[in-house]
Amino acid sequence: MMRSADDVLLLIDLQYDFMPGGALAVARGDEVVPVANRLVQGFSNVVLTQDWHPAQHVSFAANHAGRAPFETTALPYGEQVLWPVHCVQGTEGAALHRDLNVPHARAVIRKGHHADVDSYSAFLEADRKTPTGLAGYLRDVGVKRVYCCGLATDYCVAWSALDARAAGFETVLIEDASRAIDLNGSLAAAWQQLLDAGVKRAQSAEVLALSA
Ligand code: VGL
Ligand code: ZN
Repeated sequence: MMRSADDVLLLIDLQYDFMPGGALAVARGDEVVPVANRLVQGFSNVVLTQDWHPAQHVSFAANHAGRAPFETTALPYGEQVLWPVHCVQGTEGAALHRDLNVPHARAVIRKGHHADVDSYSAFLEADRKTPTGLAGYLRDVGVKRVYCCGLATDYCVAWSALDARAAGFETVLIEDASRAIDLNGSLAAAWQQLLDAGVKRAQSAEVLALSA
């Protein structure tokens, strides 16, 4: 049975650069692909995201003389982690995992395309002002509840879930359909913020049982 049209499954950044061997590899990131393939079968509304940066993107350490990946820098909108070059528009690393089986996905949101602003969130860029259009799209099609999962739990999935909640959607993060980068305690900090904001934590088996 399908879940109601009130529900959307948001699959975040299931791209090669976040998979083992990728430019910004998330440990065991590939394990979420088969879980996602099971989850999508229960949802008529599925939206995918792709991290989608120009080569000169401000989040790349290589674009800051003398700086190394995983250091931070101060930008006009706040502190920015400097990442290895990843998910450059049109490259293999930016492509979705080929084993992802979701032909019925309705929309793909590409984020991080402004050279001077990062966007972990699928809803709002890191300046916290520029919308991607996803909240409007979801409201227009009647969505009330957002299920988030993918890569990485503590960055793009967490920020997306927090913004989904802030936009007024009931929000659930599917823990075992996500994997974390966990930089300097970022995973524990993210869960604290998520639970404080009212985002629910679920496992894929519970979500699947409800759509069975
Ligand atoms: C992500 C860091 C930089 C993510 C994207 O998908 O979690 N993390 N860009
Ligand atoms: Zn990125």
